[in-house]
Amino acid sequence: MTTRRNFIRLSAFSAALLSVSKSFGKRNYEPGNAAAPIILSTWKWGLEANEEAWKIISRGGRALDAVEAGVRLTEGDLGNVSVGLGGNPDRDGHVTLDACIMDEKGNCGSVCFVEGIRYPTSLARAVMEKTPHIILVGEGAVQFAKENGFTQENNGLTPRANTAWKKWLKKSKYKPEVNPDSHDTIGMIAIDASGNLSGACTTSGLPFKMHGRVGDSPIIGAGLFVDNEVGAATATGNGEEVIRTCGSHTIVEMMRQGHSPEEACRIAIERISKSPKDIRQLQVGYLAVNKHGEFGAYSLQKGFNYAMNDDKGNRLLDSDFMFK
Ligand code: SD4
Repeated sequence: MTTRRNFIRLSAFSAALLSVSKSFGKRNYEPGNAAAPIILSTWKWGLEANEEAWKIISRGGRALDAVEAGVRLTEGDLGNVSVGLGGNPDRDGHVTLDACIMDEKGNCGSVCFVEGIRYPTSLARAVMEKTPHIILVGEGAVQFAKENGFTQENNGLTPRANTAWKKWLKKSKYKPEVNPDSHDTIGMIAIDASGNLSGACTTSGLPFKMHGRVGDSPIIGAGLFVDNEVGAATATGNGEEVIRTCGSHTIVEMMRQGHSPEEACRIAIERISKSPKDIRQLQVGYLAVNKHGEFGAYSLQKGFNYAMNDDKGNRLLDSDFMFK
């Protein structure tokens, strides 16, 4: 049991950590003050998604609405290889989508392994708002989608995805790659003008995965976690390693202990380095923001970047990384 003296000692320790913690994203941080609006999202596709989200947040809208609108832009873009209906298929030629969303009150919703739904994050939001559950998968999620005004599209693979699949079938060898071109999953986290946080994460998953495989992106605490008192984090890359270490939840807990967002992301990446699997050829990128608007990222490998939008504009930033 924590005695009062221990509690005071722990609080002093946390305060000391807080005062020495460094931040990558310095935005005139003043302790105790809620941050001005900010939107962060993974990879270069995040730039245009951020702009869409900024339209909402800059007019005083809710972070939840902003992240949904932002990632919908990416989901609707059939040129993206890792998000939405234009994404790479699984090894059987099916595009199966995973997405989740979480708001400032701890409400969350998720859909996994859904086919033919253009905006899976909106479906995840419907699960959050209209059901007593958090996760719906596969056929059940599609059934719920149809009952709630979503249409299932059956247009097959895009020509690009079809060519990529046919090429893959020649060897049929599943191998997660470091190559940034195969990682486009969008995780978006935001703070609105009221100081409230929300996040969303959406993907078609790793290319040529087994049929039925679900990654980290729709798993609350793995691909995304939001705690309005502390901050938010999201992940991209090899989902198995993120799930194994509860990546986004770990980052938020590290920030709660006083680590800066970048340090928290680095600690979560270091946990992955203890994986029982060979991770030298894998990529994982983490992105985090704390309640005060400090932000940061860290990845296993070189090449992870993220988009940051605040009142000074929208820009693409490079993450620091472990394997130098
Ligand atoms: C997954 N984390 O399904 C996703 C893949 C990803 O960019 O992030 N790709 O494991």
